[in-house]
Amino acid sequence: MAYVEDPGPGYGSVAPRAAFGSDAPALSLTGAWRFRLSPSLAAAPPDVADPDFDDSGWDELPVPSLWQLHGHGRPAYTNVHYPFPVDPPHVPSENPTGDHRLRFDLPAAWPAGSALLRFDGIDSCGRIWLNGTELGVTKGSRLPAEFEVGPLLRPDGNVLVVRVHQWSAGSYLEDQDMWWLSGIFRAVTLLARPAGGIGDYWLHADYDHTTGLGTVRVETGPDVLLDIPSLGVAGHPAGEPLDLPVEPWSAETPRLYDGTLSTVAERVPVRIGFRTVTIEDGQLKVNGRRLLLRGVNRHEHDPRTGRAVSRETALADVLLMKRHHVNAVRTSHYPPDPAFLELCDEYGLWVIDECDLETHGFGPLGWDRNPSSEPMWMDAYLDRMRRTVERDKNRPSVILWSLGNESHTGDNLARMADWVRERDPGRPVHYEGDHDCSYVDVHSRMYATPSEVERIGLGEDDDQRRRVLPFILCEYAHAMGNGPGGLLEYRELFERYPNCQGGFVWEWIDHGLAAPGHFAYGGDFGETIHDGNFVIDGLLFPDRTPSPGLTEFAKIIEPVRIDPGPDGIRVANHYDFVDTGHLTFTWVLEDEGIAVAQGVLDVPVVHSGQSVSVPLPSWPPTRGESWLTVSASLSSGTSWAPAGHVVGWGQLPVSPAPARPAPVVRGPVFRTTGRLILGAGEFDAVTGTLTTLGDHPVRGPRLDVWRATTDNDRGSSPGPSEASQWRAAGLHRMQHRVIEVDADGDELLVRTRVAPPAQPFGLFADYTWTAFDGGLQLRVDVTPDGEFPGTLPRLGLTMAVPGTFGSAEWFGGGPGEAYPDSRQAVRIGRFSSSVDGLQTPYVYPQENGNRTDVRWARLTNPAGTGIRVDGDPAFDFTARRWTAAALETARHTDELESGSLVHVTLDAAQHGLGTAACGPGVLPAYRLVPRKTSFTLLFRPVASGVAN
Ligand code: IPT
Repeated sequence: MAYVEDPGPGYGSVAPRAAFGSDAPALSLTGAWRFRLSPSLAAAPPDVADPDFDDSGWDELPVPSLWQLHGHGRPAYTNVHYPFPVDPPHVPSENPTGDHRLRFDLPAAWPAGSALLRFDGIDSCGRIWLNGTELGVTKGSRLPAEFEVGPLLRPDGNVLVVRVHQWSAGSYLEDQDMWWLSGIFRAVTLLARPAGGIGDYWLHADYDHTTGLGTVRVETGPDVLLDIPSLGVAGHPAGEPLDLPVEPWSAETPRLYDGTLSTVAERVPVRIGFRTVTIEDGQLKVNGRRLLLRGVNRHEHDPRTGRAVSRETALADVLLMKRHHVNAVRTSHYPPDPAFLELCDEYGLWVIDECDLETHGFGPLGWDRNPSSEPMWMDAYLDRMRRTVERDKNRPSVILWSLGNESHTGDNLARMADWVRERDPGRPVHYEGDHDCSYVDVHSRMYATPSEVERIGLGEDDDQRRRVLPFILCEYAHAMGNGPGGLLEYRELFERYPNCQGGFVWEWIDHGLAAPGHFAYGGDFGETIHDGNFVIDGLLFPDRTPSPGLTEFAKIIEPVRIDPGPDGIRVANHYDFVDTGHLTFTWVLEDEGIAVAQGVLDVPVVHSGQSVSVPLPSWPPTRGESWLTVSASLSSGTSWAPAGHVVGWGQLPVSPAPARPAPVVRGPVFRTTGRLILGAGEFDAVTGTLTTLGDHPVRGPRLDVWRATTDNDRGSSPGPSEASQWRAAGLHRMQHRVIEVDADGDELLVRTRVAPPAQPFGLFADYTWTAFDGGLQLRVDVTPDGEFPGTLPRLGLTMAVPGTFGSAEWFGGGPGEAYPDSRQAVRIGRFSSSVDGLQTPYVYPQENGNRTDVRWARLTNPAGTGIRVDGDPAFDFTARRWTAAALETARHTDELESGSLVHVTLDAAQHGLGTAACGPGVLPAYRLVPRKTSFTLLFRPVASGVAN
């Protein structure tokens, strides 16, 4: 047991080296292994390493895998807290122990001599035997370990045994915010190592942007030759620097030169990207250019296999990132599978490669006994850093090394930084937890507010050292549930202040686990201690469907921006390197959302950081509200998107809606028993609420201020959450008192006071109904009464229509949802969707699906009849098959049940989203403070076959 609780690194492995393939024989040992889970080491079979041990009764388990996702034990999620007593370096005696056994034969031509057995990742501690001989122990779950096995191999019947412990001293260093999962979760490979082969190499490929010359220099063993056919390099002694005219590598132009390193015994294919990372003038630069990091934090996650992520999944991530204009990744909070970084090289992404280190659980304990400052952990810290750097040193995409995450500060971290700087002067060191930046090269923060970022941008940081460093947000814009709101404000700061070089949204993907009918999160597996749905905070849903948050982020960071300009259309190039020569600009004119003309726009080539104004095209006259949409798209396909992929778009208003004819008053109001009739509407005479519109039974509309609270509404950083304030005020249970129903004239006036129980404050709501040809006009006048505390979730109307009204069409903002501080991605157009399709399936149900700036919307049944609502000029709407209360109560998507009605909200305003789930709340401009508000809507029954 000693090795499990030893705070030091494992033992028995060879020195860490780069991850690379070669023409030397290799045997993948992935596939079906024998597996047995024991509740503790004491309960595990003592003779498991014996090659003759009988494992025929054991289960089979795929390797790589995490055993909790294959019916052995259960997943568990905590964010900060350790799920075991904090008693370092001790771990529970009830330490689930998974024995893995594999019998394998060598391929016929396997050479004698040295061979390495390589494990790319074992969580959390593995003890390994081959043919009865112990090889050693590995810790550092997301780091490779290689063991010399040459002399032990036999042609047939090799028996490899790996005993994996769920908990080890290493678990104290692996308190990342993610599922606790165990097993051999990355590849296992046997590598023949020919005598005179290439044991390790470090290919330095620098680029001098002043001369256009690349310099290649390889640190490796003796007698290694370098070939780069496309540069005419053949048989060059690898150790001798070579200057070559080259195209540099960047995330925008990921130019890789294929080459080989060879000795008489081995050939290693290499992919060379020339780039030089510097910090100059307080800015992080590559090849002489300031970078703007439009990044995301990426955990490795698959809803079925957890952190065992295939190359296909890694590629899916890279393609999704590229297509959404993401240019940078922080590998939170451990080195990813090596395949991911190869893909970053190939497709072009800037990478902060982060060491497998986090001790966050010491935070709630005041950082007492935090491993970062305890000498007994020093070797483990250095070992982890060394294995990170050595493995990934040949990746041009990696531009910064990160020491880890949320491990406070201490000597061990400082020593890691010293080691990195000595070993790799070519890449700056990042670590957010070094608040005074005494051992890092980049000032990094998480979740800083826009005003804090502004202070740093202005050079008003009170720390001298920090003031001269480039500044990044290694985490910001917490993408939990509906959000993040407020991205635009950050973009403006990154563009205004050269030292503010962007950041990384937290985080890329929701870590939901596939369960029947829904995705599971913390607490769904009977954990005694857990952090619920805090693990559901990504821009992608668990199945990698982009969420509205990703669509919004993509729009915010689009590399080409198109806006109305002084003389027409302004096109701005926000790429860091490339010009717009690879793009085609097109325009389309829409008359009330219907395309009436289109063409190609002649835009001169715009260089990085520049903009031009081009004249408007000419177009035919339009009748209704018209918009010109201009898009920049790829002229030809790339490795990551087809031709036509849009990289930027903008809209220009062309002509406003024609003045609406004044409603023809068609009063008076008729009274029949218990009912009032006004034009196309029938009302309850006592409450004054609309009960029928045309032939359709309806309920409401009436004033409503509640929304099913979002994770951000419930977020409490800083201070009490909006949701708790709304609840305390009673906004979820407002009562409607009818003051007066005045049906005497042409109009129907219903005066009410809407207020929560137990409170003195409320809202007067006056509804004034007028009939007009074919419909009804409703003006709502809302006046706060008394001292109204805080904000409102929303302000508008809720009504119910028949459940058969399952189709929506609207002219306004779309196609997706939008909120006041997350609305850049919607454009004005004509859209249609089923009511079901209007819902955004947030893993943890909450307010969603709001369509904004809507001029008119129709809800119709399969026969084409229904209702149409027009705004004056616009409104927000949602339509769903359940109430806001049901949405609020549900904990998983499959708990939402369709009723017999469609519930519709028609709003004058929504409170913003913010990112208070972790970070700043809703910014002042987007807070919905109760004030006197009037809005007008027109309601009409829609007859079948009638356009609009
Ligand atoms: C921050 C962590 O670094 C990250 O791993 C994640 O947990 C995130 O929070 C929230 O989802 S740390 C926090 C104290 C700001």
